[in-house]
Amino acid sequence: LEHCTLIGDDNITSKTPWFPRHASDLDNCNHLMTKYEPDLDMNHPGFADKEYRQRRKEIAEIAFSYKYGDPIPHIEYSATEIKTWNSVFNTVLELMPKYACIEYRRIFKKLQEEGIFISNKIPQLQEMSNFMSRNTGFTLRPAAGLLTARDFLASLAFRIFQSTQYVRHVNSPYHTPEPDCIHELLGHMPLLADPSFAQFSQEIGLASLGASDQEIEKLSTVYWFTVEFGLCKENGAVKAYGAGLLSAYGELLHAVSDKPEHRPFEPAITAVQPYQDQEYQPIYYVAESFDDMKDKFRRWVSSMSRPFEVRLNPYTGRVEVLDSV
Ligand code: TIH
Ligand code: FE2
Repeated sequence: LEHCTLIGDDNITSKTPWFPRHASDLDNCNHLMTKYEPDLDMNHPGFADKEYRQRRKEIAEIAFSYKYGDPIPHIEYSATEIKTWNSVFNTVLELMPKYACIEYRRIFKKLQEEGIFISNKIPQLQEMSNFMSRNTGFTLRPAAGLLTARDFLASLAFRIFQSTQYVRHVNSPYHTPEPDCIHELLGHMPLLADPSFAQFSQEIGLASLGASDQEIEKLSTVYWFTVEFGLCKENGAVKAYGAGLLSAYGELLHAVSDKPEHRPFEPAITAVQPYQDQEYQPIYYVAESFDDMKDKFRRWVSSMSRPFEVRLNPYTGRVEVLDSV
C-alpha cells in the first residue's frame, strides 16, 4: 500500500453505499433474503411441517436479538436434529478421503482431535468460534437465515462469519436449498481455519465495502462458484473445496460425476454466470489448484473500480479508508 496516503474519508462520496467501520456496526448488517424460508417457499422441505417452522422461529429470534460482544447462546439440539447431523457427518466422513481437497481434510482432522467434530453431537457456534479464533482470528456471529450478499460479505472484512444456527429438515439431509448450521459447520469452518484461506476471505470482504450494487453482484457470483461450489484439481484428480458441496453429499456426488458441465475457472467469465440454489448446479468451475483459485480471484478483485481502498487497523479494529491515486 505504499502508493496510498491516509486521507480520511475524502474519496467517499454521497454515492458510496454505507458500510460498517467496526465489527459492532455488523449489528446493522443482518438483512435477510427471504426467498427460501420455509414459511414462504412451497418447495422447502419444511413447508408443511408446523413444528419445524416453529423451531426455526425460535432459533431466528436468538440471531435477531444478538448484539456485538455477546456470547453466542447455547442451543439444546433435539434428538431429530442430532440424527440429521449424524447422517450428514457420517457421509462426509466416508466421502471426504476421495473427494475433499487436502486443506479441508487437514483441518477436519484437527477438529476431530479436539473433540469438536463428533458424530453424535452438533458443535455449538461459540465452541466453533473459539476454535477459529485460535487458528485464524475468525469468529462467528449468529444469523437468522440467508443474508443479503452485501451484509454477508461485509462481515468477512472483520474476519467475522455470519452463521445460521438452525438445522435443515430431517427429510432432506443430502441437500437443502438454504444454508443451515450443518452447512456452515461442515462446509465453511474447516477452510476458514486455514490461514491462507482466512486471509483470502477477509480480502474479499474488504473489497466489498462500499462497492456498487453491480460489483457486489459480481463478487457474490464468483464467491458462489468458488467458496460455495468450487472444484479444484489436486494431483490430477478433481476435488471439492466448495462449502455447499462438502455439506451436501447428494450434490457432492453429482458435482464430481460426468453429469454437470465442468468449466475452467476464470473470474471475469464466472462473475456473469447466472445461478440458482434450488437444485444441484448444472455448471461447476474447476480451478487448476486451490492456490490458483485464490490467486486468480484476488487478481480479479484488485481490478475492481472502487475509487478508494480500505484496510482493517488491527489495533483499533476499525476500517480505514485510503486514497488509491
Ligand atoms: N445446499 C447446501 C447444503 O445442502 O448443505 C446449503 C447451501 C449452500 C449455499 C446455498 S444453500
Ligand atoms: Fe455458505
